[in-house]
Amino acid sequence: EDESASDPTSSDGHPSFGADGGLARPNDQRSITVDEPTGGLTAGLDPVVQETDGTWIAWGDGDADFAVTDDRNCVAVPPDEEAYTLRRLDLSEEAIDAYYYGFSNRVLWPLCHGFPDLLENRPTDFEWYRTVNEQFAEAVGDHADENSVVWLQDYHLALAPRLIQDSIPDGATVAHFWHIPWPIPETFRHCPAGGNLLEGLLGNDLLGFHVGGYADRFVDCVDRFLPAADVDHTRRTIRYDGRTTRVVATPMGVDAEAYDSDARSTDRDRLTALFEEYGIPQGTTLGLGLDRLDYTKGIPERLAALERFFERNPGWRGEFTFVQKATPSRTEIETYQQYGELVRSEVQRINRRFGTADWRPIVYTEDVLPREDLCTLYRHADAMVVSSLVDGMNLVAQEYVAASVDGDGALLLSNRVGAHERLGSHALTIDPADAEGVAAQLEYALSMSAHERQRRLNTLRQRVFSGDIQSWMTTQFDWINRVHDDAGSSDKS
Ligand code: GDG
Repeated sequence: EDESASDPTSSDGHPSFGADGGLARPNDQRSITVDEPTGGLTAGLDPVVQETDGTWIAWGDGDADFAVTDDRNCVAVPPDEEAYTLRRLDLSEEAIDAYYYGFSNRVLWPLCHGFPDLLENRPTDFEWYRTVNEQFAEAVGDHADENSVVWLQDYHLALAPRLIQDSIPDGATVAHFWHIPWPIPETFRHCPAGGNLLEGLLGNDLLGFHVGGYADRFVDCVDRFLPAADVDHTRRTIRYDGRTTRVVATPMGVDAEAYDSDARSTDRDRLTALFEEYGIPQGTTLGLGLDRLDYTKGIPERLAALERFFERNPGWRGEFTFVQKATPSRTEIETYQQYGELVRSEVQRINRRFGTADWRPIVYTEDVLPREDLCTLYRHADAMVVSSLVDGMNLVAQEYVAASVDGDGALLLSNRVGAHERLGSHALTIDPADAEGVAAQLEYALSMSAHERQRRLNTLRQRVFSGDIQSWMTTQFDWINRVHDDAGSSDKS
């Protein structure tokens, strides 16, 4: 999915294929190259799938230019020494509009983030969601049997687990990780076909969330909306229709070593060049925000806090510049277009209010940053602000910590993100809706002693390194083995 993997070269977060170089296929004169993903889930999964000799099933964008090895749209990865098979589901534009931009992102995304007012339930979107989930289940059925482990990612596949179990005699072991929050029952009750989604997800043997609160809310929703389910709140297990689903909280981390070493290898000259490019006076103090342009990320709230900060602190005018990098996403959806317009106009307004001939308080960019620039900004930002109104985990906060190799940064972290459970006690906690409070924390961040910065970062770094993407993967697979063994000894005996 586009936002959970940080590969700027691929639009959907999966290994991307270019049309030049690479391995020529006999039945297709085009050739392929594989771009290695730069981070996130894709980078974490790739080596795991390579070891398992498995099949990775993902949808393409319908007109992706890649060569296929057979009539199932399969390609070998890596092309020259096949370690696993990547199977692409080729969805029509209509399917993508209804499944991805429709039910997934006009219904499930706002609902799971607690914005039921933004829910748009268009007539055929759910049917397409079901159809695409069926396509995934069918594709899984081509490659899996009762001894297989199937691991599903995210909210686009809520119906697939049960469909997969139904399509494989004796069932496979099915695990699922849900990357976004789960809403409270009062919100979930607005979900069209909510019962079907719960039944679909209870096809899983294992269902993972980032934090315990989301897992508990899922169990609460099942308890309330599926009376036939047998729910154990303490163990977070649910018995439904002959199957037991174990619900767990397994917070996701980042590839901390990679951010650390990439940040160490950044060049100070690159920072100077970036300042020049962005028109930032050399030597000024740097603040940073980096998000997808999404209404969950609290960007206007952050701008309001910055405005308050400059009001309260005329001395920082000309001395502190905030770089806000925002990646446009889901721009087919009007709410996202309006959100983008709001953010851009607020930036302009604040810049007009405080800016001078040679300084703008906020440097706003929608460019995709190469990894090197990302790590340069992370390393040298004096304060990073993560002000999401709600966020499943938030990887950016953890990447910033991992890349702060000089021990001189400060993290302002919203108390409404999954990452706050791991980092909250040593970050500077903010309530994103309280502009005055965020401005005060920013003042504190910028005036903090070198000793306190170092001390806070040391603890943050320990947490980010000990809960990195590798340890998340290990925990996932430990749980999968456990439910696999349990299923073998009970359900499937
Ligand atoms: C969803 C959940 C959960 C961004 N701009 C550039 C770039 N990025 C990368 C970041 C980071 C990723 O995108 C964004 O990840 P987040 O976790 O912050 O947010 P979502 O996109 O909303 O992700 C979230 C996540 O899934 C995982 O479960 O944490 O709660 O909403 O990796 O670095 N990377 C590069 N250039 C950019 O310009 N190279």
